[in-house]
Amino acid sequence: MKKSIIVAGLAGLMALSMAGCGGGTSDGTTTAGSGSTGGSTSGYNLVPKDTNGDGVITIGFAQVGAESGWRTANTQSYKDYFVAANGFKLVFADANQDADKQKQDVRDLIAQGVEVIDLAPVTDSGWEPVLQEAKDAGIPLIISDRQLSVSDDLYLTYFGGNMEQEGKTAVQWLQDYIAANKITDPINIVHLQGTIGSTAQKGRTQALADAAPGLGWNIVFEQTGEFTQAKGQEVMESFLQQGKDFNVIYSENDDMTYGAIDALKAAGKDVESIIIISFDGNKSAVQMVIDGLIDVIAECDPLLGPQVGDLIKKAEAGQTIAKVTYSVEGFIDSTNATEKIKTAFGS
Ligand code: GYE
Repeated sequence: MKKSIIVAGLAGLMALSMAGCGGGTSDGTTTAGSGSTGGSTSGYNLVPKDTNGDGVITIGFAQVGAESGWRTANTQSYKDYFVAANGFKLVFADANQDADKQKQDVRDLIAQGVEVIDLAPVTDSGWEPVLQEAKDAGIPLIISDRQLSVSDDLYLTYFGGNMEQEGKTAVQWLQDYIAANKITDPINIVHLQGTIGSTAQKGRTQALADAAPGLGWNIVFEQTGEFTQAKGQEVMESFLQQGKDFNVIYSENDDMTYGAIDALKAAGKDVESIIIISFDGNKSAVQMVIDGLIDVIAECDPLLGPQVGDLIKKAEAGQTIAKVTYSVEGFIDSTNATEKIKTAFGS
């Protein structure tokens, strides 16, 4: 039973994940909880303000959709934090995972004259004109959750996960697991991808794509499950029908992992014999680590509302804030799941 197998390299992994957690870096990035606000908002001088004098800052939140447990927790953290008692009013726009609709959502927020925009982009392309329009309208814009590679002078700050680092954490965990358990079988990976073109998918995919060839790992199947449970199940079912060998599932979020596990169970597979790697860290997924169904989760923090609010308040007060701030994230496996479940988000 695989859960009794040693999970090795933990110390090394801890060191690796800690290296990504805490302290400013020379490129103007920092990590939450470090207390550091190094870096600068180079070339961008808009700051959030109560421009209409109604006593609150109106924040327009262009949200991705409602595709996952992570997303539900993320939305809730904004709704809970951005209230009058904290000096804010929230205008919420749901893109329903539609990248084109989301561009219109941001344009609508600009037209409504919100005082700051928070954009969690569905996908990463075609944003420059929209960001420029916000800037021209004098509305500061924050990117959260999914980073964009756009010019620094188009946004105030980015706050959210470091998706490629999350992928690297997962890859390193698998490498250590294989070594510790002296696994000599070929490593055949089923790769369930998130929404294609989202930076969450791109970063997590990149880490696996970079590592697999050099480590001799085969990716036997790769398809998007669009970050949803239903699609994760459907895609896993279609793979299982091909009857190919596999011993690892690398699933880019917990919801697709739930779907994949349902498909495995329905096909009569021994779920515990498969190494299952997931991302996020919903409470139910952490319980599945405890139960021996999921082997590791690369964490991703959805509770961004208060942390974004803190950055807005600092910027409003004239403090320099980092151009990029990454959430603190590590991993959850059998060594720490009983501890981690106590503070896990969602249900
Ligand atoms: O991992 C997934 C969600 O962008 C980090 O989007 C987010 C991802 C998260 O649908 O569950």
